[in-house]
Amino acid sequence: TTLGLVTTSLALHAPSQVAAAIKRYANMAGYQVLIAMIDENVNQSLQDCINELKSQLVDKVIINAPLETQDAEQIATDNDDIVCLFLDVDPFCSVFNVSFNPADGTRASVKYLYEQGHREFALLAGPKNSVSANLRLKSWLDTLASYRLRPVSVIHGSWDAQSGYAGALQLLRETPHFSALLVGNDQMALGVLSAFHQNGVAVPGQKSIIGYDDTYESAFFHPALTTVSLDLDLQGREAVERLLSLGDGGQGRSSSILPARLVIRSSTG
Ligand code: IPT
Repeated sequence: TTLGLVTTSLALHAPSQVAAAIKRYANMAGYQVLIAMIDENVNQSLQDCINELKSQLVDKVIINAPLETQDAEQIATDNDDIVCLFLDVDPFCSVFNVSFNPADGTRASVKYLYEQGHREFALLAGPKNSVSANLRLKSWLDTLASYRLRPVSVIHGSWDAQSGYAGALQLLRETPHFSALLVGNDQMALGVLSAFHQNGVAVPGQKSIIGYDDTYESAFFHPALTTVSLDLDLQGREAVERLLSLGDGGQGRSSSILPARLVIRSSTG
């Protein structure tokens, strides 16, 4: 009657929204959720977190932390006494997962901006150690290449607003000649909006911005953010349902890939 959740920092909007959904749907099904948050500052490992949950007799664990395919497979093998379901892995890898299509929303973003007449793109991707950040970046680059375009610059942030703010200042300083900026998530886009505003850069007049996630706050940024919408609530629900419908021996595992779609608001033109 208890599910486990090992999660990356809940200070980030997307994982915290997913955790809330997991708890809600589990509770509705009569299950409790024990949460173990990976604290990188104290050098606590994913396995430490799983062990913490195992010691509470949890035998089904949702893992929302960025993992390369090899690492996810290793975790699954090392913990075959329980069921592990992964939320932040390459959707096409072999481990049991519920994740988002990493390409449909990114492709739609580039296509939309291209059709609006944009040719000079800057990319502010998520951290290099995140699979999802890399998949989104790759899809932006591939789509731009299909239009025979290369970005004016590619930089990386660390998902939070502060890094988006710093990244935007760096772009304005080093390669200011872009008209469109694709950002790896909405929190970084929030920082970008703040930096542009402080420097008198009009959005979308001078620069169009597209984020990624569409967390609850994104429609309330100024201007309201055009972004790739992930149904994080649905991801939480699917994860819970897929775990709870497994047989006693954990048989019946099937992964699913959820769509991501572009939501056009006011930060693009
Ligand atoms: C991913 C979010 O898109 C990003 O904003 C950040 O919060 C990250 O998680 C944290 O790891 S969503 C993930 C399920 C791919």
